[in-house]
Amino acid sequence: MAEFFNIPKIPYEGRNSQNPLAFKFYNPDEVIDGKKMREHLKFALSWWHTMCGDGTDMFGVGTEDKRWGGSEPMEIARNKAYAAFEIMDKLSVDYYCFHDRDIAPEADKLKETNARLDEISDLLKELMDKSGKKLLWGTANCFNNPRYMHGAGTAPNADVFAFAAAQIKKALELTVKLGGNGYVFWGGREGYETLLNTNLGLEQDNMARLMKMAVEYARSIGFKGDFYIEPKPKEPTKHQYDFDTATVLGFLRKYDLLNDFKMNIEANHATLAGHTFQHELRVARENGVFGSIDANQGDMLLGWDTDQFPTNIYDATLCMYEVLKAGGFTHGGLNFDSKARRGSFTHEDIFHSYIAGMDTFALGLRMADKLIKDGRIDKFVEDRYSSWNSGIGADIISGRAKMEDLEKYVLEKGDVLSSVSSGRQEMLESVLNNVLFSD
Ligand code: XLS
Ligand code: NI
Ligand code: NI
Repeated sequence: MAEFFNIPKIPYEGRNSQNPLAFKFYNPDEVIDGKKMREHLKFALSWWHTMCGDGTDMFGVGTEDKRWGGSEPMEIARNKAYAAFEIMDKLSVDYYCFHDRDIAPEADKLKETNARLDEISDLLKELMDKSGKKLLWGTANCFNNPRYMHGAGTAPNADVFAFAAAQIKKALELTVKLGGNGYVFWGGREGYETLLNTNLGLEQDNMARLMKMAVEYARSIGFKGDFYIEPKPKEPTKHQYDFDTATVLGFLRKYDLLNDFKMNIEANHATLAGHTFQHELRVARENGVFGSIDANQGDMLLGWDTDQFPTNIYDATLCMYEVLKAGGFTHGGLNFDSKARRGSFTHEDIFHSYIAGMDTFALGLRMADKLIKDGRIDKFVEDRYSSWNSGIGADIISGRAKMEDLEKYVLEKGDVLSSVSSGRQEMLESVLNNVLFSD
């Protein structure tokens, strides 16, 4: 197969390099805290943005040719696969993710669509065997086709629900065939525009029914990995059901799905929900549902999912801090659900974008490791809660202290203001800067 990119394999040249086609921070086989960087980070290429997205937006047509030299749809699909493996090889990206419709175009009839998926997944398998690249997760695109205009699992119409189930069944088979250890539910159009036409209760019950069916079927064909829900508060619908991690947790608990599901946290979705990226990761970690990450960043001034390649070192550091504190990824990884700006329209820009994103997270990992080893922030938090380790605090935690005991305790004390200490936010922010910028 001829090469698609006249670009060499991207080397690691270290932080002082000025070569735009070199990593400054990502050194895949370098060991940090007992593990190789590539194993800590588990970078994944997103098929949809990287191989398919051509820059089309609401105001204009595509700016980048993503036909990869092909002329008919299946030839383009095959070429996408070859080009993707060249990108992964040259960038030392070990994983990829896809929606069913990214890898093979939908045909008029489901049977033909599935035959196309069989053909392309055979090719993917062959390329994976040759290269050692892996599938991080698979998913089904149940939002593009007009049949899903009112939702898929939450559609008001049972035929549409049935179609979505059939599509997800096939996507699960593909995921298992390609050895994927994750399956994502991002609720594309699972939400509503107005409650005037919506049975919210039935729609959510049905979504849970679809998820239970998916778990049952996937386990029956040997899927051992994790299911993920990817929270997002809005877009495309005005109100997406999977608003944020806390909302999804309530859903998983209500429908008894916690054994099989974890979160796929996307940075830009967190900020759309009015949270920081770290907040979403922390809520997931503290509730035992930290799973995988869609790494991108939004624009502070824009209220939609801009899916930019991440370059914010503070966010990446605090993200990797949560990942390290969670004990690292098990089945999950860091998928770049990110795309180059419409004006960055050349194939070379794909490489610059991934280098920017990967170096940002590689530096974030290095800084998070430094932050944890530095210990000042963790120590501060530990001390801040030390009153829970003994005395009245320990009595509350153990359940020994009742309300009457607490009343007696404070009546004796008179007041407790003298027990309160400063939160030292500004000092801690300086510590963070100190860790980031000292040698
Ligand atoms: C869209 C989502 C989507 C999921 C996969 O906003 O981020 O790309 O990650 O369906
Ligand atoms: Ni995403
Ligand atoms: Ni998104």
